[in-house]
Amino acid sequence: MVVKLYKNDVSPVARACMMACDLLNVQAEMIDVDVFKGEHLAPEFVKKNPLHAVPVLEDGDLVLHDSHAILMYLAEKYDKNGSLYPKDMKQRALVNQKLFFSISFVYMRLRDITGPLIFEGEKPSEKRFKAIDETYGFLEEFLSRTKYLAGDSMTIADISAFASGVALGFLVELDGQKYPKLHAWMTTMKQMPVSQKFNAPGHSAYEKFIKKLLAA
Ligand SMILES: N[C@@H](CCC(=O)N[C@@H](CS)C(=O)NCC(=O)O)C(=O)O
Repeated sequence: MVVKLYKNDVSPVARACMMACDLLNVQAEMIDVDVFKGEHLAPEFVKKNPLHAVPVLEDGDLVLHDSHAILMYLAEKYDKNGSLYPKDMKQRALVNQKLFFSISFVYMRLRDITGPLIFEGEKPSEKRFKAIDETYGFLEEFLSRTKYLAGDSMTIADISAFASGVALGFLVELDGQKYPKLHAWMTTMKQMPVSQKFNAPGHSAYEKFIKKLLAA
């Protein structure tokens, strides 16, 4: 059965789900929700996600919001050999840990700046940029221990942290001298065909949009 993914290409968390659909060969109908026209606030969308945010996944009678929950569900259902979401309980716990890090640090550092900027026209304070640098430090530490965030192969935690983490780069440029492991990981992730296809175009549009607001 074809699942439905409600998304917008500028959304990093939606792009993480788009990449996962491709990597897991999920037959997905991609449905654009134009957040700039307020389609995410329409009653029929708010019924699907009371938090009025993309992405949302529909699989039959299941309606799921939050990209991390979606990634876990898709991988649980479609990652038959456990390559993106290990079957081993301990390895999986490490993936979950980094997924929670991705939402609470990587995505939040972005949202802390872009939310007030987009919705209230509020310019970020210096401490918001410092918090991004601190998060780069945490990522560098993790990637000094293993090649990918939760081990030596790529998992859904990398996909999640990459889609939001690469966007942090247009707020605080990633210094490859200071963060060599993170820089190498980011380069590997960027070069994957799935990133070129499903992340790069939306990322560029998002970068232009945010930079224009910062410069205004
Ligand atoms: N934790 C959520 C965050 C979702 C989210 O904040 N999506 C943004 C786009 S990046 C959105 O649709 N915002 C519209 C709004 O909050 O009204 C996830 O991972 O899916």
